[in-house]
Amino acid sequence: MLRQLTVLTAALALALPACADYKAEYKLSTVLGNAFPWGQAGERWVELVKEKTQGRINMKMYPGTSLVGGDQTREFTAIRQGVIDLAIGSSINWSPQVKELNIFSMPFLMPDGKALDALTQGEVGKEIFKVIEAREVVPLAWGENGSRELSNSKRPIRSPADMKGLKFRVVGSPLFLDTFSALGANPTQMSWADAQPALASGAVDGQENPLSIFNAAKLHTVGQKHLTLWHYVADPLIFVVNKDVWASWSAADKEAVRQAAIQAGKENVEKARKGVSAADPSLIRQIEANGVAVVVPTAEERAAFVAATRPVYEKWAKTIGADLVKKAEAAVGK
Ligand code: X2X
Repeated sequence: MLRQLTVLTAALALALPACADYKAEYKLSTVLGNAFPWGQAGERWVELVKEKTQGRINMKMYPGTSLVGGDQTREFTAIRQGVIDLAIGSSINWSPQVKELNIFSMPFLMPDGKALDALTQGEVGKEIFKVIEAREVVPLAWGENGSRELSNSKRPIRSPADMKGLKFRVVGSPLFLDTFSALGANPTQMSWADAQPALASGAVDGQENPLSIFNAAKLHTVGQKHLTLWHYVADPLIFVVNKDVWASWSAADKEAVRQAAIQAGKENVEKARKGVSAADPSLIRQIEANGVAVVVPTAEERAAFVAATRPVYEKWAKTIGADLVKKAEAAVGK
């Protein structure tokens, strides 16, 4: 009898999956699909996790923030609630819930990719991860959406005066409303899903997004004929997991998911920066070939944008926390 029981137990152990409490599918939320570096990063994470966990963790990507009906500013809350198991999200979209994330949207704080790295890979990055952890979401790695440039259908923009009265679609953080109002423009908040039809119909004149998005979304076909490379903010992407989902995994699988995120994030940063530098301007050239006039502001012209948005910077430094802002400024200055 005892022997039979032992045999039965052994047979049962073999029949059960490695971890009985693992879900058959884990939902990964992203805003953009695989035509964009962001969605490609999602697919890469899915693939690497599958490989590194020998198929124990099976993720499925839901682009278009479809798990929250396309409302990207509700994504962070949905991760906390477990409606979303994992996400690769922009600092901008989560900043309504995590005010410290507005640091990346501070106008003209980070002039280039090196400055963004100085934040994400330094003290500021560590502190941001702590803040996210305190909100009961597990952060694993950094990626990048990119340096956000300004486009519109009406005229070349070289100064705040050129922006006067133009209607711009901005993402859902109030900081963007303040920045564009300070520049004399007329900002209006909407999701990415709503932005494209609004540009096509002329309900808005312009928008701001990384060039990889401008190009892959073919914004030149919806009247966006003028582009200003002002590098005013850059949004990192953050790879995260819901805390209960995280707790349900073995130590080895947690490490596999983390390593997969780090690798996918690293590849994503490289992709996000491709073709938009002085050394490799291929993406800028391609956009120009599509009939878009590109303005590169001079140092003097850029200074006028900085001056106009300075009061916004000062105001939001208080909301974000003077300490974190100081740390960010020190990191960028290095
Ligand atoms: O909505 C945008 O502009 C996008 C796609 O860049 C973000 O999700 C922040």
